[in-house]
Amino acid sequence: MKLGIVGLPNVGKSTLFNSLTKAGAQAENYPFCTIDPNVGIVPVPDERIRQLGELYHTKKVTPAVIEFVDIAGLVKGASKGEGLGNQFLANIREVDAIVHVVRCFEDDNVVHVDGSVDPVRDIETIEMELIFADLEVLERRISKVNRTARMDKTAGKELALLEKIKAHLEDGKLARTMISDGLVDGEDDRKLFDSYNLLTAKPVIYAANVSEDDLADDGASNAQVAQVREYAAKNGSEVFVICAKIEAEISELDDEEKAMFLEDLGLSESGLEKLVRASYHTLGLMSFLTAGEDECRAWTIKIGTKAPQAAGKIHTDFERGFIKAEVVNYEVLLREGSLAAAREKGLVGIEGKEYVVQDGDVILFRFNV
Ligand SMILES: Nc1nc2c(ncn2[C@@H]2O[C@H](COP(=O)(O)OP(=O)(O)O)[C@@H](O)[C@H]2O)c(=O)[nH]1
Ligand SMILES: [Mg+2]
Repeated sequence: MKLGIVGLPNVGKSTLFNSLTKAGAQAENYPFCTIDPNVGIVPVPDERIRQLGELYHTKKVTPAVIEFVDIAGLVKGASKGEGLGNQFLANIREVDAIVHVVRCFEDDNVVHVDGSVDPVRDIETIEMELIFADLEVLERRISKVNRTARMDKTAGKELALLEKIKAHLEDGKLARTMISDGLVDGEDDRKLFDSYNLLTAKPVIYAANVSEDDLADDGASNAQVAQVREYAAKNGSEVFVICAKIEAEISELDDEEKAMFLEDLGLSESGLEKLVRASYHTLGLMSFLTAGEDECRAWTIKIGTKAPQAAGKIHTDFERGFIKAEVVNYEVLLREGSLAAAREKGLVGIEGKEYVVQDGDVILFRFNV
């Protein structure tokens, strides 16, 4: 899973990015790789595999990971070449979801590019740039399809779809809302729609960056956070409240200090944990687990994935040669103390090709290649 962090300059993107990548690196002792100064791999905090690791005296505990990209250069006019211009586009095209950081904190020492704190205006500024970028993609495709449309019926059908999306964007609406509004009908159109890889078709999670004082009540007393929530709800998006400055402080702490610090602030989880939850929910993801003496590991899959395809996440041979899956919920496994004990009590399911994997399943795949 790859998430791109966007937002106007000086809203706290890099502060958030740095704290996420650093906190992750410390918390899980994961070989933190900096692919690029703006790309970081962050392990997903997962208490379940830690506990399974203890049960099995496992050599290696491997969490699921999220890749974050700190995308700079999005300013008013970026799609027309302002700031870093279109450089940011290539970075956003590849992400699964966008984390849009908006400034909801007051601080006279931090300059706002538009002079005042106004998160909904800021969101609209950024989204307008993304819409412009998408319109360019559509124009290019339209002129290409136009050349064949007269002769070719499928091209004619595509042209109609392209014009429909274009009109939607020109109305100032995000491509994503065409899906939620049921404006893309049929599998063929949906396939085409997805193939354009439009920026405004990507799911968005808004990160309301608040001051320290607004953290404990999750931004409930901050009117600007309320505006962001209202805006997000209209587009079916999620909002999570963070204080990037506090996240940066948290990222310096070890686990024990971190727990104490969060408690002092009246918080039950860190920004990273909130973000992970929002991302999994927004993208319709969940995880299943594998456990053994060599490795305990979390694997990320789409909700609704069947056993053979889940096996394919581990290795394509597992999917091809899938015979059956032995499945036990991780809590049951921890309670019973071993797979053998759980089996004896009949608590381990023998599942076939049609089994839909559940969150928290510990699975042993049987396959034949
Ligand atoms: N008061 C306050 N300042 C912040 C917060 N987050 C970031 N800043 C400050 O805002 C400035 C810009 O932050 P940065 O992360 O570089 O913004 P970016 O341009 O979006 O990457 C820096 O001086 C940060 O210390 C916050 O939550 N509260
Ligand atoms: Mg930055």
